[in-house]
Amino acid sequence: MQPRLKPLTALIALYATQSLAADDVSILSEVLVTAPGELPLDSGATTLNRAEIAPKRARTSDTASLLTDIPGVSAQTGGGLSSLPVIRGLADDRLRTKVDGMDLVASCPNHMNSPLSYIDPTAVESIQVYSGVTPVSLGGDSIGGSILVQSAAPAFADPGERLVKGETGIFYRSNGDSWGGNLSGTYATDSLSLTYTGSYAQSDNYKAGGDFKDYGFTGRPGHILDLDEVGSTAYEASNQSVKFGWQNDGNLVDLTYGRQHIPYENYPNQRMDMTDNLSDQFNLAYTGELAWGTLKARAYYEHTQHEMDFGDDKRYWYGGASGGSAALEGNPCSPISGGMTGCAAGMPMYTDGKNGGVTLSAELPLASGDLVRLGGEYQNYRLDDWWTPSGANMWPYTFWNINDGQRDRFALYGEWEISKDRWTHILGVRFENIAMDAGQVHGYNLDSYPTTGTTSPVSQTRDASIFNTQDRAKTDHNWDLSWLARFTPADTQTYEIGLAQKTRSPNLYERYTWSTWQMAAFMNNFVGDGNGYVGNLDLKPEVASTLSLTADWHDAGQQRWGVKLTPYYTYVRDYIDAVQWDSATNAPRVVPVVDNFTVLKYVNQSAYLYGLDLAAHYVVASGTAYGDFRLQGLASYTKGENDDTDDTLYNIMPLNAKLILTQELGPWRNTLEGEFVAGKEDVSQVRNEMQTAGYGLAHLRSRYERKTWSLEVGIENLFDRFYELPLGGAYVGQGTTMTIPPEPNEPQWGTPVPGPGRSIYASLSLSF
Ligand SMILES: [Cu+2]
Repeated sequence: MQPRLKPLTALIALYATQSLAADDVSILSEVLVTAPGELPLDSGATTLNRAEIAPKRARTSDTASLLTDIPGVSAQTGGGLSSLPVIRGLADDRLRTKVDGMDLVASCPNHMNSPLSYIDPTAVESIQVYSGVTPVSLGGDSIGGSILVQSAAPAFADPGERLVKGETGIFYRSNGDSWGGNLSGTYATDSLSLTYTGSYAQSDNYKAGGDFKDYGFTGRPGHILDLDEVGSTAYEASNQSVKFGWQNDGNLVDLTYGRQHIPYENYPNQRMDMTDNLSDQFNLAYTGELAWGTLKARAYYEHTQHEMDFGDDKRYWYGGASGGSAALEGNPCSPISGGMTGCAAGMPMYTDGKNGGVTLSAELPLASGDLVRLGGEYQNYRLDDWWTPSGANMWPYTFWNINDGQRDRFALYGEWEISKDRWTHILGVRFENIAMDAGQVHGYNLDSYPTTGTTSPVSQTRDASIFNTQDRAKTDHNWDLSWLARFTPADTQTYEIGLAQKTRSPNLYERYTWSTWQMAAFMNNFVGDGNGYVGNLDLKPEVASTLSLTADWHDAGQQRWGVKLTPYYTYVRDYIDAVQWDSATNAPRVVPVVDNFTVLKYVNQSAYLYGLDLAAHYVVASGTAYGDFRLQGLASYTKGENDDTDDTLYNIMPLNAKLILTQELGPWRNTLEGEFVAGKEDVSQVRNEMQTAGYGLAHLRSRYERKTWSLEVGIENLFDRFYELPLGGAYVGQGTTMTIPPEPNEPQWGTPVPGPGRSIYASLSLSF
């Protein structure tokens, strides 16, 4: 989607410690000239540069999965292109995710089009992850970490020269028969630059390392899946962008237009699939090095048109005329008609999101050597979510899930960076005004917006009436405070302390979805647990207080060895959790549903999370006949509890570790990776979260890198081990997924989504 620099950049960084040929050096200086202005405060972040990302592009088309080698970061399963990042137990909207400075929003009741799904891994130039306390200039409307993804800045030629360059790559992955490629090209003078970037990826369903179900039917006559085939994991996507850049005398302007099209992306843990997603993005940015400091300005607009229905592996025909919910296969029926005995053709769902924003920030160096950062941000977001009638209970009118949803953010922040002796402090305060509203709604049963009435199918009139007669305009005034201090008593050790208060307002789906009807609620779910969720107009913003400490010990050159230990604790007031909800009484369920799917309503409770991240590296041997050997280890432990109910929070990654042995020999880089995950025993009872067993995986990777080309080959899950994804949620990837059908029909509660079995992959990348 975005332009990129030569992979030679990657090569240079990869072998930075080795001597460089003279012509390499000139290209290195070109890269430095065109690099974007340094992001502030990146010392507190884990940064993945192009060299670190390049090898991973061979094995994934999901940008969020690039982050999972960072301690404390894991991925909640979504579609093949859009897992949701989880940092220290906080996921999705609880994190601030910016792609090229844009605050993208998932415009989907399942958060299928997550912010990171809008950029292909081949277009990513760098990713910065702030796992702990985030400076206020990089946070806002979030209570966890921040993820900043950048595509390549525009490249320019040396004075009087012309620059023509490009890159292309292809990949293949055996599990899922997945393939794709990317292409980019730049033409530039010393002041103008034009870059095209494109990528394409597609995959069939992947297979687990063994059978995980005893049925193959999908609800579609004649369409049977293998017992080890994970239904609804196929996808196809294309990303394209054109970036125009202009630079002159310390001023840089760039304008990018990007278009993403996903014809289909299926979800093994959602009852629906993405059947089309079209996103247009306009991003205009200015960076100026002025006499008094640095000024940055940005304006962006993003429009998402999102469609859902049942993908190939899920039943399409519903209603009595198709055989009813007991039938293992829904037979095509006609005419499309309402009622229990009627006939329904799928369940179309549409979402339209319009997201515009303006950001302005200034960095002012002070005479004392300190730095002051001031900024303002405005975001205007509009969302419509409607489901057109398809028959049976979904008849005869359009169901409005969210009608004219509005969420506008206005933020101001100030930050002061103080460096004195061996201490660096960053103090910040941020204010956000978040104004939200939504229009009146109705269910499938009416074509007007009810304000009275109780008798109607599946409570649609009652629920809509209650919603329509309440005040829906909400304004939150949110204050964030953060203090980060770094103490470097010697060149072999650094200590950091971070203390923060951070606030997140509910998203539109949490506040404004209204129907307690099981079927409708099933369609509103961000977490992949198979349950249904109902919004709550009374929700307050979540406020988190976090203390994070880091000790970093290493050799003086920071090359041979290092150990980094980060314990943390977060208390969240008004944490948005959920309680089981009884649609019949429109009240919390008196007798909880156990070991089955259920409907829940979002409520404010309180929660605390704590844990420990560990990262270590050690050069085992260098300069041997077999090259250099380096050992890297990561481990994370997280615990999350609801302080009101003593229940475990949902989707907390169990204790996990990675051990990575790398050999570097000339152009070769070979890696043996062990991944170890403990069993998930503590689970969320209110959501009937499933336990998963512990497992260990081995991955083998090899990279051969030359100046103008590179080859990456590897085997994921070398021993074809079967395992369940701890953050994979409930398997509802095939069958009569719109409801909980009577047995022996499927899907039933109790099957976690398994991880992929063995996959052999290869990618080839060329630059010119
Ligand atoms: Cu969706």
